Amino acid sequence: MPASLQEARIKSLPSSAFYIADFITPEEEDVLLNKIKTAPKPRWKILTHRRLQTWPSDLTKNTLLHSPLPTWLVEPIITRLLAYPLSTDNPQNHIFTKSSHGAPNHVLINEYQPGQGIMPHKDGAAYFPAVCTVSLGSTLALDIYATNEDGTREAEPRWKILQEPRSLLITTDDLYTDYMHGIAEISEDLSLSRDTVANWDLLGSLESFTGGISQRSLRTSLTYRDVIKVSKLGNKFAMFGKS
Ligand SMILES: O=C(O)CCC(=O)C(=O)O
Repeated sequence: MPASLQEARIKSLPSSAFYIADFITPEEEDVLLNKIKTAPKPRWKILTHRRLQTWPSDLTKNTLLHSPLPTWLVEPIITRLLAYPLSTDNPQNHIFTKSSHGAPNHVLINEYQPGQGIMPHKDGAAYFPAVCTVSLGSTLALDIYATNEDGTREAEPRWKILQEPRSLLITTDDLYTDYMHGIAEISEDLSLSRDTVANWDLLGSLESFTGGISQRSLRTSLTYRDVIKVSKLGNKFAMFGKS
């Protein structure tokens, strides 16, 4: 494990992205996959191109109704995340030090079959601008797109970040605010090399990708963020626009 996030920085990307292979163990991955699989069925939202669980709940008008995350989403991921110093100069500062709640309070769980993906998008202003994604089950590539002056995106991605099972990817700063990310709807990621994959030197299983191809299987991601506006139960009516 790196001594600080600086050792995990993806240097070829605009500031800032960090990649840590083997952030969780295979045993921890199994426990998480089992919790996700055994969650009550109504937890799943079925979308055309993936399915999704939202913990603790969906946002309403960019606001989260206060509720703690279940322990299995806190341990080990959040605890480990907050233990990583941003740099060794200030060992007490972690990636959520400057966020409203000092820790993520919201998790999206996305599940992608081979051939499924997510349209390029930005994550928007509801969240503190840091996203921590833990991948389970399969490798796939996240595409990063630059935007034009008018806010539209460039046709082709500028960079690819390969996300291996059990890895952690953090995107923050300009990469969060100024660039879009998406996952192509393909069954295999092609043309993988040091020239095309931004985090090539940080990969845990580099030998698996030297042929340039990675077949996808079922991939689940846990996306941790801090929602800025949180409403306590007493303010529930205000949140829904009533007095
Ligand atoms: O599954 C992923 O890695 C990406 C998810 C994503 O882009 C999002 O939740 O906004």
